[in-house]
This record gives sequence, structure tokens and C-alpha cells, in this order.
Amino acid sequence: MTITRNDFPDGFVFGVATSSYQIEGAAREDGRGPSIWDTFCREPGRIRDASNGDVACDHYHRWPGDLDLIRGLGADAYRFSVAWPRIQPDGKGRVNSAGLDFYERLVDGMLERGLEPHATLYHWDLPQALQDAGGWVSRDTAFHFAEYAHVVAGRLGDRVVSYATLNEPWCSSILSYQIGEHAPGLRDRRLALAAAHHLLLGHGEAVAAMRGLVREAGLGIVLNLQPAYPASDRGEDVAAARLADGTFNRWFLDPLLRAEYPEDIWEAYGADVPEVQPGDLARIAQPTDFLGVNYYSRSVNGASGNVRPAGSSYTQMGWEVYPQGLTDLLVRLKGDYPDLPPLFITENGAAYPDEPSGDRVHDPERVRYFQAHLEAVARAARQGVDVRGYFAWSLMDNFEWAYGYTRRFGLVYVDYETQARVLKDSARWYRALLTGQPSDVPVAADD
Ligand code: GBH
Repeated sequence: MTITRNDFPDGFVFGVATSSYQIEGAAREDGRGPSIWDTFCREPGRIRDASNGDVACDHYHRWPGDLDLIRGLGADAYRFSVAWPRIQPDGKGRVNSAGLDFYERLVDGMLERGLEPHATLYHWDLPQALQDAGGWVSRDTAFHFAEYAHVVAGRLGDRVVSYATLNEPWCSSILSYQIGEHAPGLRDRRLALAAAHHLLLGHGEAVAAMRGLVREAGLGIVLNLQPAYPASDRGEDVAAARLADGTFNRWFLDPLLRAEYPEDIWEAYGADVPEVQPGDLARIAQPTDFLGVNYYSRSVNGASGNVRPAGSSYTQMGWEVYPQGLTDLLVRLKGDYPDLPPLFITENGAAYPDEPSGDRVHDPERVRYFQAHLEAVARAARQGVDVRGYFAWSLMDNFEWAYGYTRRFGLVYVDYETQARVLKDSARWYRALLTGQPSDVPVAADD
């Protein structure tokens, strides 16, 4: 049985998502300043195929056609991100109105096509000038971010349905300053935790700066959440799962939704914990209107490291396909956080090595992935979770960060030689779900 819109609550919004650096290209046009990803991509060994986002999907020039594609899928909404260095090439002060013009055209283009614009203000492309001054390790960056948010909201205002301040602060702090896989590529836990705190503070400051300029119910943040399961019910495995959950999920959820850092993890971090000034947590935890959840996989934790359950299937990223984790996560958020705002699934998707065959791209694993995860969202909704929308990651294949162009997450295939877009079977399947029209794409039965 394939799912239909009727399996979801009334008014549930279906969309697709992208981010600026991953699709736009036009890295030096119309006054855009350099970002930390422009710099990082030029450092040898950082990006698998030594590529960068200079051209990417050339969306900066092809956006009308891309919006037509989204409309053609029958989507209600489009989640995109705004590139800070297009708006403020130096990260602060001087505003580049050509940058604002681009996003204004884009948003108006969505409205003309009946698509709800959902903006994300920071999907990792920090202006390089701010990195030169310390990046997110510097507390000042939080206030610069709020200034930038105020500028964007001042121009786009209530034409945008929702504004998310940050995409996945775990990635822009831990993955970027501690693990070193993302820009700026540092390896220092103390710096990473300072960055995380300043990102959260920047979120709070931005929310305060934007209220009054944007629609009611239009402000929130997006977290990447990954439920952590113990490999067995042995005490040490349970403790390992609790630690993983704490560093990955609670470190961000608790300040935002309870105005406190989780005590167990605060202790585990010892001297690396950030300096928290009086008032910071109240600022961070001020009420917002929604929480965006990006879900890709779970972790399974044992005392001596992560476990890869046998019998599971894995995407090309090596991430386990585990749809029930999404139901569990949503139900748990509702149970653990009394002040939880309405939820949106702001990203969910999978990479597989797609190849065109004739004029089609057959991606049965991705079809199956989307179907199973949408069923998981519907189950959570039936269990009383207030979840209001789902955005597939991603509209089209794009620059997959440290993996360059070697991983394809799109519903739409991109030929990077010609910039041709080809609907994969998953796009045809999604279109059938969204429009209620039949599709010729077979869906494998559940195991
Ligand atoms: C998102 O981040 C980004 O927002 C988006 O830009 C990106 O293109 C997309 O995902 C695809 O990568 O190894 O099983 O423990 C993803 C954040 C954090 C998700 C780490 C997977 C590890 C899973 N990722 N997580 S596992």
C-alpha cells in the first residue's frame, strides 16, 4: 500500500529543500563576498573530488526553471537558504542590495507559482571576513548574525512563511570546529563548544531582532537530531547511548527548550564547557513558533564504539536506513519537552549512486526510503505529535559538502556537464503522492 495525503493531518505541508552554497554557484557575482566554504574548498584534501560550489547547480541563473520544477512536483512549499555573504559581503555593516534583490525575486517567484517560501538564514556559509575575526568562537558573531537576520527580514518580511535562524548548529560547531570535516576544519573541542554556544545565542538574538518584521508563527530553528539506541541493555551500552544522545541532541534541545545545558554532558565536557553569561540561556530559550527536525539515521551505541546492525540496509553515505527512529524521535520530543513547539521535518533523504538509463533515472532504494520515512511521520502524527510538514532533501543533486559531487541526494538528477535536470523515479513517485495522480513507479513491499 502506498501512502496518500490523507494519511497526514489537515493542512500538512509537503515540500522540497536545498541550501544556498550547495546549489547556487555564481560565487563571485553581484557583489557576493567570500564565505568559509569558498576558502575551505581550496584547501587541499578537504573535499573528496577537490570540487567546490563555484558553479554547483547554477541555480543563481536557473532559478525560474527550478521553481517550475518544484511546482511541477505538486509541492506546497520550498525550503531554501539565504547566503549571508550575498547580503553582507563583509559579514557586518554594508548591505549589498543586489543580494537582497536576488532573494526577493526568488520569493516572489515562489508566490507567483503558489509555493510557500520557507527561508533558512544560515546554512553554513559564514562570510570569510567574520571567520578571520574568529568565526563562531567569537561572541560578536552572534550579534552580527542578528543584524543580518534583521536586514533579511526587513526586506522579505511577511512574504516568507517561515524563517529558520540556523540549520543544524551541531554541524556548524562540532563537525566544523571539533571533528574538522566541515569549514573551517578545526579540531578543538573547547572551540567547538564556544562556537555552539554562540550559534545558539545568535539564534536567540536573531529571533528577538526579527519579531515584528515577520509573520506570526514564523520563527524557529532547525536541528539535526539522531536518536541514539544502546547496542544491548547492558549498563555500559545504555550509558554510551545516553552520552551520544546528550552530545548530539540534548546539548542543543535543552538550552532551546529548557533554558539549561544537560548536566551529565556539562560534567563530561570538563574544562571545555563554554562561557555562559547571565541572560544567555533565557535569550536562547525564548519561545519560537516551530522546531525543524532534520532526520537521516540513528546511532547504535556500544561501550566500545558505534555498532552497525547486521541485516539493516545502508545508504551510500553509510547511514543506516531506520525509519522507525523518526517515529521514536518525534514521540520522544513530545514526551520530554513540555514546551515543544509544532514540528516540521525540514530534511529527510538518502544518497544512492544514481545513473541515468535512457531518459529515466531508476532509484528504487530512494523511493522506498521516502515512502518508509513518510509512513514513520504519519505514525507519529497518529500518536498525537504535532507535526505540520515534511521537506524532502533534496530537490536536486548538489554539492554535498566534504563529499563534493560524489553523492547524489536529489529527487531530480543533475547532469553537471550540461546542467540538465532529469526527474528520478523518486521525483515521479513524490509527484504522484502530492498530486494524487497515478505514477508508473513501482514501490517495493516492506520486509
Ligand atoms: C544535512 O546534514 C545538511 O543539512 C545538508 O546540507 C546535507 O546535504 C544533508 O544533510 C546530507 O548530508 O553516520 O549514521 O551516525 C546532515 C547531518 C549529521 C546527518 C551526521 C548524518 C551521521 C549519521 N548529518 N549524521 S551516522
